[in-house]
Amino acid sequence: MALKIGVIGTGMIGQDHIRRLTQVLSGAQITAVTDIDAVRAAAAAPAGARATNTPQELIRADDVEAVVICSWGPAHEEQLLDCIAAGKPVFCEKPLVTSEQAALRVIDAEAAFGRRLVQVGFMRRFDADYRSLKAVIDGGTLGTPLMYKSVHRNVSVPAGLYTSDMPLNDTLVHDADISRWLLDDEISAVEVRTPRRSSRGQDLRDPVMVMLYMGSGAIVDVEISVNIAYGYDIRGEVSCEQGIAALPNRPATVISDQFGIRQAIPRDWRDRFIDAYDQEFREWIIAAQKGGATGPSTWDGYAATLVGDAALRAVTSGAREPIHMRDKPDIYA
Ligand code: NAD
Ligand code: ISE
Repeated sequence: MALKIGVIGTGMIGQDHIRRLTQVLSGAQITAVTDIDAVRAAAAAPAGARATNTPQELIRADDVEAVVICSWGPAHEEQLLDCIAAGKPVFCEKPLVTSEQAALRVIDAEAAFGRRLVQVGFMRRFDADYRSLKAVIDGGTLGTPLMYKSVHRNVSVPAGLYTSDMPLNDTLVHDADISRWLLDDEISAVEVRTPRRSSRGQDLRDPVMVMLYMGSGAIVDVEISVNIAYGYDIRGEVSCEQGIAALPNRPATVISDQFGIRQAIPRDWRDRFIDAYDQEFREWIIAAQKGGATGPSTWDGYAATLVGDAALRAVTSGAREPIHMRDKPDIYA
């Protein structure tokens, strides 16, 4: 039986996930959608799905067995808590929430429920290149990882909607999560440096350089540029005691023409991570059909939220800002 899914938020990524759930993957059926923009929701509803007036109506509907949240970050907490109260598996796009207190409320609710219901949209963990990189690190042939470099460049971000805090509390969450996952370690402190601003950046704090200090002593340096014009460029390289391992450039197609020999660069995340999003939903559908979740958890969303909060403190203080995590509830063991 196909998993009956309701989608909250039918903007850019909501529409892309509706496409993959209806046209690419099997085992799923979208029965309801909703958005604060009712016209957008109605336009995005696939055949056989209705638009509900509110997220609460969608979450409680009998023909919705699992929920996909693609609304804006500040709306996630309430929608997650409603899903947990209804006992329904929920895939939530990143960021999990936008403050530590909100993350703790979601953790408490899920822990009280007694098992995982929430999966967070850290799709890099499902990307074949990142999985190969992790397999090399875990294989141990290169020795202990000492440093990791993460480059996260966006062509542009929506003017007016994307604020100066968001490189640090929205975009950085991907780099924070993948660093924790690749190095199998927690982030203990964060430092931020701000070079001169890009004149393309609509007066945003852009770019930013972030240092993540891992519990083991390894250091991660992250470049975030959100208006870099030339492409969506995601890079990663780990330096270990006996060698380095890096993500390949994507896509690997080589073009030769009158401008020379070059590789095409993706325009945005939809293009670069298309297979990763497919795989994250493949694995989510299987877990949700069993009433649960897999992969990145509320705990991982909480860890990334703490990094965003610390980065915002660090950009103001100029200091290395420590991170203190609460004890991990058993359901995330
Ligand atoms: P968007 O602005 O294109 O779409 C968001 C939609 O949510 C809009 O249609 C908006 O009207 C709706 N919405 C906002 N608040 C709502 C609420 N309370 N109830 C119902 N609908 C509401 O934004 P987007 O780019 O699609 O991003 C959506 C989410 O996905 C964000 O959290 C973003 O960080 C995340 N995202 C993740 C990735 C990724 O690579 N994993 C990529 C892009 C966006
Ligand atoms: C966006 O919300 C995403 O999640 C993308 O993956 C990321 O690269 C981009 O910077 C964010 O704005």
